[in-house]
Amino acid sequence: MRPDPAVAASGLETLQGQPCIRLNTVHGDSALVALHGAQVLSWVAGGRERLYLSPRAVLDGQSAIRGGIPLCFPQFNQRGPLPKHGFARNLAWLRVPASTEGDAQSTVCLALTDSDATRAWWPERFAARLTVALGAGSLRVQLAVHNTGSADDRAWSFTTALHTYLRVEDVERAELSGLDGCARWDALADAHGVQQGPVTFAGEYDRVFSAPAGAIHLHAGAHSLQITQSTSLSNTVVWNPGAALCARLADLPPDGYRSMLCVEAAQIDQPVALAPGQQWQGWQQFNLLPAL
Ligand code: TA6
Repeated sequence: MRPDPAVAASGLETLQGQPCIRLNTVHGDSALVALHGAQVLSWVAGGRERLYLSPRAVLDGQSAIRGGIPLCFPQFNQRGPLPKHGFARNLAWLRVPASTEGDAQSTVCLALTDSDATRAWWPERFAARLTVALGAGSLRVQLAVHNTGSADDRAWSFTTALHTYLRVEDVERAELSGLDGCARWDALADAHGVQQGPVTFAGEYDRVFSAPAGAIHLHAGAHSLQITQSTSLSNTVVWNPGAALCARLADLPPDGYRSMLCVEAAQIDQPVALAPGQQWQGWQQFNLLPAL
């Protein structure tokens, strides 16, 4: 029987002074979503925290928050003239009504539309919605983008990523399967290749893959997960800073890299072009796997 969404209470709370929405399920799973950046900061499922939020993350209502699920929009990394990873993660989003769909027990929807602040970086008219849906042992994050310009405005394009920081016990013992045979670009060596076998980690790692048709599995003991993404997000990015870069990032503790692995659903290689009135959407979903 489907639980009554009204029973699975969702409410407003704060984390280090930042307004957040709490989602709960009747099974004891929960998620915490900051209005700043529409960023998921916590997902507890099966009695464990599944996301990595740095203990040194800066929650000041301006900075990008290190950890959880930052949204890169309308630019991924430095592939364009905007600030790194765009501006969406640096702005406050507004809560708007959400409909509960599919297996979700608790859902929140946040919206960002163009403003003087966004037009100072990017002149385009847009509306973005980020929907976080919590189910029993599952989390889905969906981004929808709408070109709200009028008919005589021009089309514009964007790149994006759901830059998820997954929690692992020790990244050097974690393994990602499902990317075998996928084209990849190594951002560190600026080299193209094809993935052979599972991905493992022994130092800094930063690669953009063609997204696989099937699911990716994170094998990390009790932190194992199945990861899927919409076909509208045609890249998967895997990032871990390793010890040396981690030591240079002020908002990560020196050993923070060991406890995190970014597996990102992204649209990078082919920017999404939207004419006035057009819309696009893409999602990433996580499901618990039994511990190995
Ligand atoms: O998605 C991987 C990446 O683009 C890396 O190159 C690395 O810079 C990472 O994102 C984190 O970026 P940030 O601006 O949040 O420090």
